[in-house]
Amino acid sequence: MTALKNDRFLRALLKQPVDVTPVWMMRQAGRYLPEYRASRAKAGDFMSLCMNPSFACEVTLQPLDRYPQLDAAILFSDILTIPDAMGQGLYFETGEGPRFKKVVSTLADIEALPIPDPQKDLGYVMDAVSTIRRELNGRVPLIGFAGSPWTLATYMVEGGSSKDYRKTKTMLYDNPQALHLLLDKLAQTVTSYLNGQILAGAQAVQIFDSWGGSLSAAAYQEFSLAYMKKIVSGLIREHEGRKVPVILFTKNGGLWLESIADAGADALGLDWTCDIGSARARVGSKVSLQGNMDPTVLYAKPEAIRTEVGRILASYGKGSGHVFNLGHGITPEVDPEHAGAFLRAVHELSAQYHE
Ligand code: 1CP
Repeated sequence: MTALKNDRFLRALLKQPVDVTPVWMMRQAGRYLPEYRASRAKAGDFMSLCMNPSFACEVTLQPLDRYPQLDAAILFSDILTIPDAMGQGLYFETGEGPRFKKVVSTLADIEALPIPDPQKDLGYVMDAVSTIRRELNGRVPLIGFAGSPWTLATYMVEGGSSKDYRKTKTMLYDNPQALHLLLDKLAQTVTSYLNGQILAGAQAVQIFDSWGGSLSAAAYQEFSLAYMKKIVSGLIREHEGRKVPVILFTKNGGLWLESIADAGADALGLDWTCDIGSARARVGSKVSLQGNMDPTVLYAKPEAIRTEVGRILASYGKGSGHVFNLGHGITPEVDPEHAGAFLRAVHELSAQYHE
C-alpha cells in the first residue's frame, strides 16, 4: 500500500501534533456539487451510484479534486445499505427520501431478519472501498462508516424517514425485548460490516447516530449508546501497521458527552448546539472532537463563514485533538464557492493554534 501523503486527519484523531487543523465535511460528496448531480444522472439513480464501485469512487473523489484543502475522503454509500441487505428492499422516491418495501413491526418480523455477511451481501461496498483506496493513491485517508443500531432501527420500523419515530418509540416502551433483539442483530451486522470496510482499506470509521438525540437520557443509554459500545469493542483497531480511529457522532448528544466519551472510541462528533471549548473541558483527554459549525453558516457570505470558523477554532484553543467539520451534513442549496471559502479558512486560521 502507498504511504499516506497527508495524515493530519488521522493524527488529530489520535491527538498527535499537526501543522494545521484537518477538515472534511459530512456529505461532502453530494447534491450541492454539479459534478455529483451529473454523475447521478449518468448512473440513473442514487442506489446505482452506491452499487457500482467505479461510480462510487468517481463521486467520492469529486470534492477532493475541487477542494485541495480536504484532509479526508469519505466512502460514498449510505447507512441504509444494511437494512437493504437484511431484505427490506430499499428504494428512493424522487424528492422523497428513502423508503422500504417491507417494514419491521413485530417480534416475529425481527426474528426472521437474517444477519448479512458483508463479503457476500454487501460486497459492492467492500469493492467500492478497495477501488477508492487504490485511486486515492495515498492522497488522504479514507473514512468508512455505518449507521448506529438505533438510527438504523428507526428507518426499519418506520419504513423511511420520520419526524417523531412514533412506531419505533412505541416498540421501545411497549415491547423493549423485540427492539433489543433488533438492535442486537444490527450491532452484530454493523461490527462485521465496519471490520469488512477496514480490511478493504478504510483508515478510520465513523458511526452515525443521527437520531440518538431524539431519545430520553435513560433510553439513549440503553437503546443507543450500549449498542455503539458493543460495536466499538468488536472493531479492528489497527491495520496496515496503523491505528484505525473510531468516531462516534450522536446528533443532539451534547448533554451526554461524558458518557459517550467513555464508550471506547477515539473521537466524538459534535453538532453545533454545544460550545466546542466547553465540550473539550468536559471530555478531557479521553477523546478528540470533530465539528462543529452549523451547516447553515455556509449560506452566508465568505466573510461571515470565516468569522464563524475563527470563533470555533478559538473556542477549541491550542493543540491537537480537533478535526474541523460541520455539525451535520452540507445541504444541497449551498454554493460550492462558499464551501471552498470555509475549507480555506480552516487551514489559514488554524496554523496559529499549532506549534
Ligand atoms: O442524490 C441524492 O438525492 C441522494 C442524497 C443522499 C446522499 C448524497 C443520500 C440519501 N445519501 C447520500 C450519501 C450519504 N449518506 C453519505 C455519503 C458520504 C458523504 O458524507 O459524502 C453518508 C455518510 C450518508 C449517511 C446517511 N444516510 C445518514 C447519516 C448521516 C446524516 O446525514 O445524519 C442518514 C440518516 C442517511 C439516510 C438517508 N440517505 C439519503 C437520504 C435522503 C436519507 C434520509 C435522511 C433523513 O431521514 O432525513
